Amino acid sequence: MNPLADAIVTPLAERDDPVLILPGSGCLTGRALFELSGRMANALTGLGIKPGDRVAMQTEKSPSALALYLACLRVGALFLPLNTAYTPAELDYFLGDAKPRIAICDPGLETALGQIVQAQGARLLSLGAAEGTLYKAAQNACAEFTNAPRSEDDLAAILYTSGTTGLSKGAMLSHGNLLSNADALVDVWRFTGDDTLVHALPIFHVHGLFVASNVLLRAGGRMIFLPKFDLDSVIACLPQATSMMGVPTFYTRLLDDPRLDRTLVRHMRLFISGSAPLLAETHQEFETRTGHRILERYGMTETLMNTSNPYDGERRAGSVGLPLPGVETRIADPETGLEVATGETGVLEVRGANVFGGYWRMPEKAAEEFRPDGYFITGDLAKVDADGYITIVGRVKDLVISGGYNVYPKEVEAVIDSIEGVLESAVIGAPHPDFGEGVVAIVAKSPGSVVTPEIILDSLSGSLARFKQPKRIFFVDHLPRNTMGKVQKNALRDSYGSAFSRTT
Ligand code: MLC
Ligand code: AMP
Repeated sequence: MNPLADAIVTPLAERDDPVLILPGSGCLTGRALFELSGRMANALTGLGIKPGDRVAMQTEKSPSALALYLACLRVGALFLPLNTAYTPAELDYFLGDAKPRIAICDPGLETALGQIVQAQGARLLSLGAAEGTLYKAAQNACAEFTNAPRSEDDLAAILYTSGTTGLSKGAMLSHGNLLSNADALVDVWRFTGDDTLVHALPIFHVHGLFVASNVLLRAGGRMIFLPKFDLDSVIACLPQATSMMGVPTFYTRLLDDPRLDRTLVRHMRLFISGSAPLLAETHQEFETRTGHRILERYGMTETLMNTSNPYDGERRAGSVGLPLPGVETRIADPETGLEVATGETGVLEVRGANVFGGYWRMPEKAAEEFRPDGYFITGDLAKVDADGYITIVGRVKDLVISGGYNVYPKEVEAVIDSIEGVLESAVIGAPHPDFGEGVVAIVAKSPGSVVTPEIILDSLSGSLARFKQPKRIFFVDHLPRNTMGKVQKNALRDSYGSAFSRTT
């Protein structure tokens, strides 16, 4: 028995209909995807991969990359997907922490990454849509593969997420976490074999992989599998689809395009948004233009999905809805952990089969984030209405969410502070018309310093992914501090809140 593979991979063997529609390059039937995952599983086993081993992947999105994920489930290996925007320096950290047996990159990057991967004791392979050393090994392998037995508690994946300390931690997700969440979402969002999802999200994060892909595979539906969010491609495939999942930027970009109207989306039954707050005005504007009320849900890497607006009931703008079946939520005082009264703001805590087991090799970090009775402290500030609807009103954690990607100010500040001529820095998020929030750095120079924004950006480029780099840098004489000496980020948010206003 291998509960997750039995639920989302095995049924593919019986499907001769397209599961992945690849605009411009045909499609992949269920059977073809099943066989590719079997070949890949045999190739992994041939490379010495055993249950429990880690397999890191930093590649562009392709059906082969999805097949590799399915192959890992079948082998019992832990899938470790990495954002393609991460620099070699960031990759080095993840490999050093997770110690994968193999790391897989895009064809053509072997020379650039070979040394780093080898130094971390891993073997480097490459994988493209129909090329690369792993792809070739899979082509030469047998399609039949007997799934390794796994229990619900066995780990399926490690996904890195930063903490407020700026240190990335690997969230350990089990087969049971993934399966229970996929089942809950199929049920509440009414996904069936009749669904076709516009899949324009990356598959190295929870949203594109464990929400979009797992749900559609579990429901027996199909995905229009786009390499990334490209406005023209998404508009071109909406008329063939029934549903879409996206971050708020997908919706604001669609709204900026005059082609979005009721006719374009007449076959759609559901638009879902998550990973970052959807502005109430986006929700309303979308309904006016299309007649569809976006269904907003809320989740985290550590917990998968926690809450969702209802399919049939009121989809409330600005609210993330109600707890999913099997998920318990409560709002607590961040200091005491005691539950607050209905309607009051506190930190949102969650418990259920969806919640991760801890951080890879950092048990002490997870211990800090759980209450003794098993509730996980999300770090999001929320309130709950009398009718149970939850609204996220802020964050206890110092975090910027830009276009659905998390940026931890501490991590960026540490790199800026190490630049010669910088006394200290503070990184904040400011409202951004496209990304929701954009990264802004406020920098105090040391006396006589000649540091410029260009020097700062140049120094960051080797160590931080592009989406973490500030899109605006401001210089000040000194950072505002409170009487305790703590930098007053709220004051900075007030002063630099219009850094990205359309007129600047
Ligand atoms: C790209 N850039 C970004 C960025 N994405 N900068 C800040 N934030 C981002 N999210 C940079 C590029 O490097 C480029 O830099 C410039 O911005 C313009 O790029 P673009 O071509 O306009 O961006 P694009 O490729 O279209 O990507 C934007 C996007 C993408 C929103 C489509 O970021 C995306 O797919 N986001 C989804 C993220 C996601 O899946 N999150 C889920 C996490 S799971 P330059 O200067 O070099 O031109 C999770 C749990 C949950 O949170 O609840 O779901
Ligand atoms: P990640 O660590 O990438 O999984 O990001 C998780 C964080 O994204 C959550 O803790 C929230 O702060 C935020 N988030 C996800 N969905 C929503 C949403 N619908 N509304 C507001 N914030 C969200």
